[in-house]
Amino acid sequence: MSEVQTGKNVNLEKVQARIENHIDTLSTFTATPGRGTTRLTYSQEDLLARQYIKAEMKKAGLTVREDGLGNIFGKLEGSLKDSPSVLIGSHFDSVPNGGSYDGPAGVVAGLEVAALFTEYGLTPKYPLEVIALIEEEGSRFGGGLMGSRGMAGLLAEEDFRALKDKDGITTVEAMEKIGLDPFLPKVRDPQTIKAYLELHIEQGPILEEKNIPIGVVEAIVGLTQLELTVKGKAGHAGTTPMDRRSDALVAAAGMIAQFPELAESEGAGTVVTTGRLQVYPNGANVIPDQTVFSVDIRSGREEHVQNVIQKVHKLADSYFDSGIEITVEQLLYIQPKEMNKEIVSLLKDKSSKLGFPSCSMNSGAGHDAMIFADYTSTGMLFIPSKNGLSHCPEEWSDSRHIAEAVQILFEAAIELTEAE
Ligand code: HGY
Ligand code: MN
Ligand code: MN
Repeated sequence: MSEVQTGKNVNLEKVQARIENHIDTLSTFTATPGRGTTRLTYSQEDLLARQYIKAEMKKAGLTVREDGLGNIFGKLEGSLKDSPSVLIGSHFDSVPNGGSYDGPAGVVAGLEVAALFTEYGLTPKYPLEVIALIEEEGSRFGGGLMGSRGMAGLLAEEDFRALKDKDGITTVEAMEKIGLDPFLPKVRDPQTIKAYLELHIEQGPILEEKNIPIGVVEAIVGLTQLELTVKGKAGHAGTTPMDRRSDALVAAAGMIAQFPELAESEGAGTVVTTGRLQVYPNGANVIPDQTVFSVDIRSGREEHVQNVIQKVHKLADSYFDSGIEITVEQLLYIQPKEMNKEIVSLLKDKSSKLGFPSCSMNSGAGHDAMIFADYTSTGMLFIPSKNGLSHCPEEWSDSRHIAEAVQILFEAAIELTEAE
């Protein structure tokens, strides 16, 4: 394969081989080997991935630290003292039985950009920082985007400490179990960040269908996560007549069954999903007295998200007189976010100069970039997802596309850090 002539003639094949090794290694840190990636925050699998990422940061000549949330930073000091950094990275936690690329593709891209800086002996004026963020998925402690929200000061200390996983283990207990220090600073002054760049897999079918290797993200949909708790009355499955039941699971199922129609009627690409449902006491011959389920709402326009939230509340209230009580908790509410226009055009410009076809697109998935967008100049690149699949073991992306995205980020980072 010829070396693509650019500002720096990067050997893409060498980068691609290193990327494959990073992705393959990280994918072994899973609680469900053979059934996708399950890497929950502050788990043993997190610890193994964390140790690997930190070791690779050190190999790339970076100074490594972790903050009070467990986010990992690898810094290449700049020549301009105490100046703001250009951050490149993504998250390294996963959904249950997820894929190998959602998150790690972006962390690995950051590692590779730093490795190229070192390889070409580049000294940035503004520091370059590779970042690996925790709990973007919210799979262990709920909500999501925890690493970036914590950095941005959107997660109060007492709320952070109150978070528990499904076994009642708190964030602090889980952190200390893998040797992290929850007392380190969490909030990062936005003045210390010049820009945030993130490579992510598209997690949808558009780039593959268009046969375009690079997507330049212009906006990210608004994202809301609700948690509904349905309280009914436990009872014997055999002796309780049907007309004397307050069945918490039937009530939940009745609500959930209405969500597809509710999303359709809202239109504008609005989507509503229940991905998590817990039934108590979860016995086959016991009428459930409590269910807890998630409602994930997304739309490109905020008013549609607001409408759906109202409709869910109305639905919940409609069960009141049947001995069922439903409470709605809002775990996360993030408005649709625009990426920084200068960064968008910089990424487009570098893609075309490198000869990589690209197209503009919006993201239907949520990302840490949504949080950084309010705090610094933020941009995202997408690469194609095979068959548009993600959040499942079949998730796959071409390491060649990751390498091309690395080259774009490398050129963009040289410009943003004013490296020489
Ligand atoms: O849910 C999302 O959109 C992202 O994968 N956390
Ligand atoms: Mn992700
Ligand atoms: Mn994800």
